[in-house]
Amino acid sequence: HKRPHHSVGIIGAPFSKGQRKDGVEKGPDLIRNAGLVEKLKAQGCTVRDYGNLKFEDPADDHPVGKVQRPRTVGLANEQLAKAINTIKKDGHTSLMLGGDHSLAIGSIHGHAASQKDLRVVWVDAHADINTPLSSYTGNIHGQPLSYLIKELRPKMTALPGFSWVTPCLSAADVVFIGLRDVDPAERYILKLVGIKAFSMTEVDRLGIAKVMEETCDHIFSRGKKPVHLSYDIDALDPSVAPATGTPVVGGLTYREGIYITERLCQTDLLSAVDLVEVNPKQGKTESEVSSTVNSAVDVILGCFGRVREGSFPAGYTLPQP
Ligand code: EXY
Ligand code: MN
Ligand code: MN
Ligand code: MN
Repeated sequence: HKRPHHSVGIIGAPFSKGQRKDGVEKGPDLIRNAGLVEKLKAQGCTVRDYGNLKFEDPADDHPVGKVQRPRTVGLANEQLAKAINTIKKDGHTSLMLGGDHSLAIGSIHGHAASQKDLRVVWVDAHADINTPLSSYTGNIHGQPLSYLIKELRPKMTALPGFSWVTPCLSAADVVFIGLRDVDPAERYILKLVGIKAFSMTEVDRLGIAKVMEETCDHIFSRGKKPVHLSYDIDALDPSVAPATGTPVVGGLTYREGIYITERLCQTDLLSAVDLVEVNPKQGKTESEVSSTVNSAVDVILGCFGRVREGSFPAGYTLPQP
């Protein structure tokens, strides 16, 4: 098919307070320093880099129940939502570089503010759908979807820092790919509200091509709508993405991980992308860090038109002898 032109608006979110491990705030600059902008331009994208957000530390951000740093996470996501909304209004596909996955709250909320009726493809080892009450870790990066899904409203409690959040997704708008570490409460929630999920078992059974056909069938069954891809690097197997806070064995291969992006790019409906949870301090060696960052860059390039069969720019001709 004819390849459309991609206009990418990048926002860096160097934020780590949705979990407890240092280093994930270094993600945005690491990914940029691997040549992201140059590589996007080389494959024909227009790129505007909106820089990194600067986050504040609200005073006395004591836990609410088990939930850690609710005011800090709430405020950071409010800032991010505004930035994403601006990028969408400027006419770009947004690319949010995290940071931890709590940032999906702001990214999806900001996206929904400008494009109503979104579909979300959540690529992750984890379901990230604990409620503040069901979470046993208290880490908000394990909870973002619970704030966004309308059907879960009756299970939610008010949290300081989150009064600006209104659920903007229906359960039927979301598809998971790559699950292999799901808490009992999360499994219960997936069944309760009925969310389509392709765990690693389905990837094994169907193969990634069928998983993506069924994913597209599901998200477009009620019309062609803009797609938000929230890609947690820990969806990939630790052999290709070891430098992350919560690695889980038995993940997506590099090829499966890239295929997801190629197939979603082909829909021409990718409207926002998150790439989160790259944590250089979790890499045991330099090479673990660079392989993780390189995988992240390739995931992003696949979202914006890179194809493994190769391509040439419009008007290309062979040198004449
Ligand atoms: N389910 C666990 C929790 O709620 O804390 C682990 C969540 C890990 C979240 C990672 C980033 O995707
Ligand atoms: Mn996640
Ligand atoms: Mn994860
Ligand atoms: Mn495309």
